[in-house]
Amino acid sequence: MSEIKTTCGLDCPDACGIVSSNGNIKADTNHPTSNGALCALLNKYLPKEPRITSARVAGKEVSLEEAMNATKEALDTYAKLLWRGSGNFGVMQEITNLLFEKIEGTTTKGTLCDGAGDAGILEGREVNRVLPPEQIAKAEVVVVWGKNITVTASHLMPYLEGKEIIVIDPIKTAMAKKADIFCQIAPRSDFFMAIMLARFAHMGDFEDQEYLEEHAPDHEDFYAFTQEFRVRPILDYIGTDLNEMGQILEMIHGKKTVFLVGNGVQKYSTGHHVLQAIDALAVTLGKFGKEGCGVGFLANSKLNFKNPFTVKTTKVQKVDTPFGDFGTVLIQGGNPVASMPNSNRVIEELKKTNTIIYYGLYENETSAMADIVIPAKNFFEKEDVRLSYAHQYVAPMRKIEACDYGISEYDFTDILLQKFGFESLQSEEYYINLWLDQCEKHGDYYLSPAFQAIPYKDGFGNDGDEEFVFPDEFGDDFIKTKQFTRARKKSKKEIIIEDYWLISPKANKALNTQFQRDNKITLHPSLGFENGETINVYSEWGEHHFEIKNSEDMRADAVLITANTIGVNFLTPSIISEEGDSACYQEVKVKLKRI
Ligand SMILES: Nc1nc2c(c(=O)[nH]1)N[C@H]1C(S)=C(S)[C@@H](COP(=O)(O)OP(=O)(O)OC[C@H]3O[C@@H](n4cnc5c(=O)[nH]c(N)nc54)[C@H](O)[C@@H]3O)O[C@H]1N2
Ligand SMILES: Nc1nc2c(c(=O)[nH]1)N[C@H]1C(S)=C(S)[C@@H](COP(=O)(O)OP(=O)(O)OC[C@H]3O[C@@H](n4cnc5c(=O)[nH]c(N)nc54)[C@H](O)[C@@H]3O)O[C@H]1N2
Ligand code: SF4
Ligand SMILES: [Mo]
Repeated sequence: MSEIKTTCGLDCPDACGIVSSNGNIKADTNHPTSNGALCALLNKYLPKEPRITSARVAGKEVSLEEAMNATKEALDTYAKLLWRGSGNFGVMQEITNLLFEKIEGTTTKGTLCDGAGDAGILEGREVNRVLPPEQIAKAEVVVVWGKNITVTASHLMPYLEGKEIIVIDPIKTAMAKKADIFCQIAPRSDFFMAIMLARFAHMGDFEDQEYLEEHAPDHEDFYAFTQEFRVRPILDYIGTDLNEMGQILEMIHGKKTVFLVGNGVQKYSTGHHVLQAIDALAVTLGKFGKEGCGVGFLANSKLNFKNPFTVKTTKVQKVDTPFGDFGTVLIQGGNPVASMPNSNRVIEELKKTNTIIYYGLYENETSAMADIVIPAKNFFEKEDVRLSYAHQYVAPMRKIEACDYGISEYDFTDILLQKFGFESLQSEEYYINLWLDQCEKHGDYYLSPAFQAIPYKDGFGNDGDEEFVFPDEFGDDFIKTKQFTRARKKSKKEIIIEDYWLISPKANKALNTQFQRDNKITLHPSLGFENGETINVYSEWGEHHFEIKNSEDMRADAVLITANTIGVNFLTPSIISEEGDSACYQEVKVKLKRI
């Protein structure tokens, strides 16, 4: 019986190891982080998902060869854009950059995901390193801050067992229900939460003076900065009080603590401020650079790698991509019509193009608009290398299944380069090895070249000899201009309630828009809607219908529509974060209308 080890390629921090034997897959029990189990996305939903099994041009099924010829023709135009999603996290996805460099096309900059938070981390620490799971294991207290661990990083769960848990989230998540302290924070108030905790840490002598003198000598200035904020109105705004702040600080004091921070805190224009402030809090408490301590966010998985697919092309923003400026748009590994913010804008822009090429696995909102459809291979059907944004292990993704209708990104790029008359690529193996050879071998796996067992042990900055940079300014137009308004009940028949925060986290049966989709809006029963009722939800960006699900886990000032829900992004703005070129999915309030 021949066994092949491979790795899950879905855009998920766990990057689980997989063993394939005789057509069956199971978890790689030796893999350092997958703890012997694969999730339902891989075991249940992925195998059920119908694939695109033939190429199409103008709605007609054609051979792959014909579709590739049509692709060549469409790309042989003045303005062409490559828009890549994160449907497959393998490094080989980026090989199409080499084609766009040669044909003088445009690519994108920025991200739909974690750019704002990343920018905040860079401001304070200069580099965004992985917090190794081994340090999480050694912690005594875990602060889960805007991260829905049971859904989006389930393999961290065993690391949390037996620890004191603090959850800071507007939703009473599964983790919140088990937590020792759950702070059901107002959405978009995390910056204030971190600043207030840092201020009370100073006042209550919870600071780590020795650590601060060595790694963050500007801490007195930071304390002065925290004093610029008025305590009472801010605690009210957050939805907490002095007592809860004290409990949190006392639980952390003198104990090894990790902060696991998720995307939830930074889906806002000011997202960078939040991560820098949480880092500043952790620094104040001396919870950096020590065993069992640290702040883990979505780290830079490519840190210290030389990336052979980095190219110099013209770039446009990914968040509000001006598709309409291009004759041909190639969409690879993504479903922008549903996943990008402001769907109305995306659809309008895409309609202005001449040719949309969709290169992916599944039919979705984007394939429905495409003129040319190219079936991809999935990560079981081609060779690749998988990095993780939450652990240091690098592992090959091996071909364990054949697919006679799809095409790999390597072949796609190579064939088109040849059709354009350019030199062929190097061999596929050459590129795979370029990545793996940069890593130290670690049993069956590899270690990222950026790996540090205890990150920032000697200090911050690229070389680990810099001081931490504290936040020293904060401005926020959104909060100033849009006042928080309470639910307004008109009559039983016509309830118009205004201005609810729209929370759109990930769902457990979907990976972004892949797999199971949804049509629900979850809200607090006090808003007066019936389960199963369909309502119109609208914002200044657009509207859509959703079906009501009541839940006591909600705050009364926020509604929840998961990121896999059909139509959610008709409601979201295509504004770009102040720092980090990132989407701001939650910089929006919605209104609800009974229909
Ligand atoms: N099953 C599954 N797993 C996934 C994905 C998936 O689609 N499905 N997607 C993957 C991807 S692409 C990513 S980027 C990661 C993201 O995974 P996470 O980092 O967990 O991000 P989200 O699920 O968006 O939101 C996390 C939490 O933030 C909370 N939150 C929302 N707004 C706020 C706020 O203002 N303040 C605070 N404190 N909390 C807030 C939400 O209630 C939620 O509990 O997950 C990955 N894993
Ligand atoms: N409202 C709201 N919207 C969000 C978010 C949110 O929190 N709220 N989260 C955002 C985040 S964090 C992210 S990362 C984005 C993700 O958004 P996208 O990057 O657009 O990802 P998906 O919507 O999952 O679409 C992935 C597509 O990739 C294709 N695919 C999968 N594997 C391969 C492959 O090997 N090759 C090729 N060529 N194609 C493949 C599949 O056909 C699938 O349809 O969504 C964002 N959208
Ligand atoms: S989706 Fe995530 S948790 Fe599930 S198998 Fe893949 S890497 Fe592991
Ligand atoms: Mo993401």
